Amino acid sequence: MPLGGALGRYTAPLTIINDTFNAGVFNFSSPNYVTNENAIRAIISVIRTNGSQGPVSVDYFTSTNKAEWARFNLQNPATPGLDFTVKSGTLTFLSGQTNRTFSVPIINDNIVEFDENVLLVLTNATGGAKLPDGLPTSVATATLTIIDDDFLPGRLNFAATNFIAAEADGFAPITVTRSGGSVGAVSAEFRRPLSAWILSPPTACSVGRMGTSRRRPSWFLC
Ligand SMILES: [Ca+2]
Ligand SMILES: [Ca+2]
Ligand SMILES: [Ca+2]
Repeated sequence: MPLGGALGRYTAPLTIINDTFNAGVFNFSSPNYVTNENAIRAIISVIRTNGSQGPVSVDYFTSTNKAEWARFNLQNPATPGLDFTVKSGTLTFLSGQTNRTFSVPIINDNIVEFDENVLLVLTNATGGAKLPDGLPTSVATATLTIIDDDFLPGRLNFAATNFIAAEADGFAPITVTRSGGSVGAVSAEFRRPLSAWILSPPTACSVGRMGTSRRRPSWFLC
């Protein structure tokens, strides 16, 4: 009984959501995935939260739609068919299953470039499951970043514009430098110009190849 007052609304419903009986909500396990360009394929994980009751499914695809790329602010988009293979499909989850994966094939090119991004999309949930925006037909997105592995091999230059040697030395050491990058082995041919051959007789190493490798910083092959 109320004491010194009066009851107005004296009942209120209490709703307890039992997620045991919810079909769940799909999303990517991460907003961004990262793969190396030489990884062959990237594995993408899709999770089901807020319930796992009943068999459900969700569609996934790699977007090739430029308007979609712009809408989701995709930076430096990877080119379908050149940087990755277009992929789409349906992931089916059994009752109680909360995690499934799909793969995106990565194409390894030889182009030195910035890291590139793929837009990943989930939509069309079935079996009572939903996407994070609340509808089965809502979309969830994530990006896959492809890390370029084609670093600049560098440039070979003579270390000086002029080399001076004394006649008595017998030979003249010529230094070649490598700049702008140092990944992998590189080489270049070297030769004395024809005029130099006429002015002074060729030595034992006037024509050949020069280069660098990880084991030998610089080498000459005559
Ligand atoms: Ca590429
Ligand atoms: Ca590459
Ligand atoms: Ca590349």
